[in-house]
Amino acid sequence: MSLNNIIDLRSDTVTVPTPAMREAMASAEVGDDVFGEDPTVNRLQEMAAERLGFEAGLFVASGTQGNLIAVMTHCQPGDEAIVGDQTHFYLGEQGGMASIAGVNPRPLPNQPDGTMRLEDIQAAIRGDDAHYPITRLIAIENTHNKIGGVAVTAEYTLALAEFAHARGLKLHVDGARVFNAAAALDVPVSALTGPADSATFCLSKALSAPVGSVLCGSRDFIKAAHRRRKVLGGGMRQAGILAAAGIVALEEMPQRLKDDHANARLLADGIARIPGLTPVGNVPTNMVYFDIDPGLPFDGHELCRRLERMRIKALLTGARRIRAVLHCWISREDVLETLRALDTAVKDGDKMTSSGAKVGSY
Ligand code: TLP
Repeated sequence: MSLNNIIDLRSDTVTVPTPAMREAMASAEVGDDVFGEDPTVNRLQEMAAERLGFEAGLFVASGTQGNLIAVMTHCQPGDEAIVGDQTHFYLGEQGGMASIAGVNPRPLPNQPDGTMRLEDIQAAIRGDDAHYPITRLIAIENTHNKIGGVAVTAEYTLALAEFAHARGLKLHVDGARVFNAAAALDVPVSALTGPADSATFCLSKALSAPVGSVLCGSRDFIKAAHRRRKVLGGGMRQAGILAAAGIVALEEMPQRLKDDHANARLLADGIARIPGLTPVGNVPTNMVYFDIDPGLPFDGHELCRRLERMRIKALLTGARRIRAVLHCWISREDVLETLRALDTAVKDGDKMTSSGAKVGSY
């Protein structure tokens, strides 16, 4: 079931609201959310907090806004946050942690399973010295986007939370796709978020709602976060129109994420059979990254262009690396069509040339 007759695999952010979401939006009961008086927003926040294992939630405009509010609430300017060097927080949010929150990011190597090693974190924690910023926060990402959508385990999350708390530090989980992680690991979402001090997840990605994320934490944390949201322009008034779709997303979408994961594996297995294309990693959730062998006479930009002519969109993430994300608007038949298109594109590859186009990191 493609969107506008296009198989759009660039991201799960392209998902549009389902008919049930549109109906809920049209009839949503609303109020002024800056006064805390939007019943639909309040209901979404309660539901989200309960699912993630926290006391309270805050509806925010985006994953980026939720992460920024979290860092601003946990930290003061001049503090330091330990982050994975492959995280969206560090690489993909315009450096807002530094430029807006005034917090120094301390990047540590992300391991192939999406974690940071506890010994690396221990070594990075600042001592009591006037030259240094104060280490205040550790942040992880689950699923880990750039590492192939890998799901970080409940055991690691719990161990990291205990490690952080024993050292007086806070833990934040950027759970933009944490419902995918829970589906892949067969654990409740709360096992991946509850041990932390705060967590965000996105309604507007794999869960297919049109807009929004929810930041969750303790009641006091969310009260302080509510102030930060306002200064960032995130007081959205009758936001229940949007939250209504979020409620449907929470109620109806998590249970179908395994279908996207199965489609992702189908796509990766098919790509592995096309000479010259190599899937990256073992594709545990809804993301398929794949590389174009250096021996082929075209680059990723050219391959994406060729696919687009066949009404298929994928995302270039490196000169010879492409990302395809599975979601509820991509059927098994769409995956098979994509594989046929890739096969054709590669076979016709000698007619393509390298574009030399500049590629961003996301
Ligand atoms: N990711 C988007 C793009 O920005 C790359 C995508 O298509 O994957 N955390 C993670 C792990 C994310 O992947 C993203 C968005 C965000 C946070 C930011 O969310 P938004 O776009 O809602 O600000």
